Amino acid sequence: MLCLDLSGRTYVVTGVTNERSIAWAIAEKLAAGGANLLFTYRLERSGEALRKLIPSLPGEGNHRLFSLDVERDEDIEALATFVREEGISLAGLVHSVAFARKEELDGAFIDTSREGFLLAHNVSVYSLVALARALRPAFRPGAAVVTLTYLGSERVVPHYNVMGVAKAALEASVRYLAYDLGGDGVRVNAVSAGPVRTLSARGIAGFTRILGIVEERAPLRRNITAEEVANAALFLLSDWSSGITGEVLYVDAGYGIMG
Ligand code: N5H
Repeated sequence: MLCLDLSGRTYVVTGVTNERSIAWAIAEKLAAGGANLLFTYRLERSGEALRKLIPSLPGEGNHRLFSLDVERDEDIEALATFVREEGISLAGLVHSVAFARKEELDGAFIDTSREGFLLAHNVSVYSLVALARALRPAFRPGAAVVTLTYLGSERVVPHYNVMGVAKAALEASVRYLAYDLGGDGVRVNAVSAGPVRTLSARGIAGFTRILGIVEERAPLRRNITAEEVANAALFLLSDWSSGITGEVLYVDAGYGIMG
């Protein structure tokens, strides 16, 4: 029987804010495969949520928490030091963080401020580069990095605005990082997820409308679930995808192929 055994492997998982987070769905799958998880969180509220959620995972005692703000180099360095001092060899990284100010998403792209542009790119894109570099010495050969992206990187999706530009930079970063880390035997890929109702999507103008459009137009005539995104992420984080790097894998019910 085919199986996916991740026992003894450790993955860093960023971006869990609550049980609806895509990163949490990925964490559940990794833990089900037997992996040990090192969760990073920024807001104390997310740390609290994680403390409540972790006991529901298999291998409860093997998972740890680390407070990390991706905007702070010292936090990223502290994570790398912690991993080194604990002698952890990493099987991978789940990068699931992004941020754009409400003003940038509510208005028109042309009105993006310099500050808002830089903030979105700093949190949503540079964080991947900085984490990959800091954790590089800890990655074992065969390790895998997965980030989350969205179709707004290549098409104009009203209101996605500066996030679309940041996701385009994120996808390009995936390719350049795949090249840089390929020599270490480390792979870097992205999952392009269809819309999923998470905390990050809450209160966003037009989100519910977009869910309806996907349901109507996508080949599968429905939206996707966080679990489906997690299944694809698990594939990319495991040896099942050992020949794949620098790719964007779409988990969007086929929406992206439609004209
Ligand atoms: C076309 C759309 C809908 C319009 C645009 C949505 C953009 C969403 C992404 C960013 C990351 C959301 C964001 O930064 C919201 C913040 O301004 C306010 N929210 C927060 O601070 C909450 C509390 C925390 C948890 O959020 C973050 N990010 O820290 C895109 C949708 C169809 C698909 C989608 C929602 C894509 C995506 O990139 O998430």
